[in-house]
Amino acid sequence: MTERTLTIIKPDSVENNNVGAIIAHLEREGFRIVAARQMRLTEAQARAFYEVHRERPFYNDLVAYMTSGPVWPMCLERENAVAYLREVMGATNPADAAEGTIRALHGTSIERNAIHGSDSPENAAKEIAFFFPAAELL
Ligand code: FUP
Repeated sequence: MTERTLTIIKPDSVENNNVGAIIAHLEREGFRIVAARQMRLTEAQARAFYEVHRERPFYNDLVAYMTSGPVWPMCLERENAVAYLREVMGATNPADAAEGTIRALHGTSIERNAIHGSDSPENAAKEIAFFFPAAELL
């Protein structure tokens, strides 16, 4: 089934000039870009986006990191997009990520792990709406 998911190219990827390589990787894997933009998250936006993690010890650092530089949220479309992006992205910690995955190729730590990917279709729908009005999903 054709499905949509949300990725965020994180500040480490922008800083290391890996945006183009990551977009090329995603396109090569069959994802179509439905919406994309470069932006800087406000602290309030980062706190809201990662609300599910608010009780976790890494929450404040994660918010500080995600607001430290520009990011690229993108809505992607593909057959089985949510699960397939998780595969292409690799494990949270780049040290544990399978060879050839985006996090193995471009991530440098569990925090600076190159990209975000929605973890379920329900969260994908919420996260897409968080960043993009319907009129920008093309
Ligand atoms: P993932 O779905 O793979 O992005 O992982 P999680 O939803 O568990 O975590 C979200 C983000 O929190 C990660 F991308 C990076 C950050 N994180 C840490 O900084 N430290 C941790 O121990 C776990 C996650």
